[in-house]
Amino acid sequence: MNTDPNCIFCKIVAGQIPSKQVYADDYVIVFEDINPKAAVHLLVVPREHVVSLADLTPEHDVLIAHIMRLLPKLAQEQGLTTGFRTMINTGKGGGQEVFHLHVHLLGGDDLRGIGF
Ligand code: DGP
Repeated sequence: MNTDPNCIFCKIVAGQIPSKQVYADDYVIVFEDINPKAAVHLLVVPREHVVSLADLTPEHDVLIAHIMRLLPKLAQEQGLTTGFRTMINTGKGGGQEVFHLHVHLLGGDDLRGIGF
């Protein structure tokens, strides 16, 4: 599995940097964003180092399907009964700050009309 020793999310995956982890399986770990934008703000992070959405290959198809199916389950576990927001920032111009693919899962507040 591809990892980058200089990547902060790889270090969190490896347990070298602490995080408030809420879920983990063979494909991903999920932890609280350090700078939450909503009452619930989780990051779904593949264990494998993939730089961004733009770097996915067909080899990642199972991983991506897994993440998409996991997101509503996490939202349910977090009690986000009225809905939730998912977000992927891609590249500098897309607002990506950590260059290890991750999906933001936000909710717990009414996000109607709120842009990030
Ligand atoms: P993005 O802009 O999509 O790359 O979002 C990166 C997010 O990662 C941002 O909301 C803050 C969060 N983040 C950055 N460093 C850390 C960290 O060390 N721990 C945690 N829990 N979150 C982090």
